[in-house]
Amino acid sequence: MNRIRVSDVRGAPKFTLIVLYDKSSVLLRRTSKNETANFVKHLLIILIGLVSVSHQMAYSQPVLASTNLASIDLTSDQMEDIHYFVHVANEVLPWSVGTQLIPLNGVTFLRVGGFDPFFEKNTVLDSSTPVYSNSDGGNLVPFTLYLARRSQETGMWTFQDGGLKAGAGNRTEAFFGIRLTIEGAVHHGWLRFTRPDARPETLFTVAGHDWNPVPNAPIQVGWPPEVPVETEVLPNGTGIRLTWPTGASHWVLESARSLTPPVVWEPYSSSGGSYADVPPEDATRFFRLRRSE
Ligand SMILES: [Ca+2]
Repeated sequence: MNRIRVSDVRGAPKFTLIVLYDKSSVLLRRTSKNETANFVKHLLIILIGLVSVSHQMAYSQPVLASTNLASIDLTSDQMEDIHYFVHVANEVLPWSVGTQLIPLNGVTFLRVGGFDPFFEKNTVLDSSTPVYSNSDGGNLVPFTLYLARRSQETGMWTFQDGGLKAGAGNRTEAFFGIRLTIEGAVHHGWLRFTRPDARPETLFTVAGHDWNPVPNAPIQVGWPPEVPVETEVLPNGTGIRLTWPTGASHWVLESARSLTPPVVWEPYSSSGGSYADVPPEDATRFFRLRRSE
């Protein structure tokens, strides 16, 4: 047995096909010109077919089994706050593949209205924002759902939208609002998910989240929280005191001498957990609070 090695046909992605043939039968150099041309033409058609199939397969495999796609730890305390789960029902065709968001300890999903958990960017979340509720009273958010069928003849998968009423639909970006209870205090926050296209089988991935460390304070969907910093003049010309909420006591106060790029932010020594005294010689500095990860 010998081998013919072919690569890089008609600009297709590089691949190698190995054809096995018997020395006693068709060898290219022993065949007539027409026969050779036909053989090569046939070979090219097979090759192009293979490339086409391999591209389809690369993009169109359904999720094979139920699993947790991501665990979100909003509070950076190594305790998971939300699970992004995919549930696969694959006993019969079509398979049903659905993603959902599962709130864990202290997290409650919010809603825009009715059964709609999808918020628009810039929406303000506060204590008046209603809680999301399943028809059975639960707080588990259905996200996407698709059906997957496999052709008996070609082995190819095809997909269609699963008809989830309050699902992501044609979105490629999705925001969810949450209420988070930490040590008895209620905070507002949001999650952002994105996906590269809106095909029903294309899953979202976690693209960001934030929450307000100030209890009961609002947050705008898609934006960091506004943390108020108060200033107080210290006696005898010793400077000013910057004070921020105790909920943000683990945030880091940073300072820069100029806001002209490139801006160099450096940690500024805090006098306590949530305040810092700034002496007159630092009066021209710029300050910011940054969440410590
Ligand atoms: Ca956590």
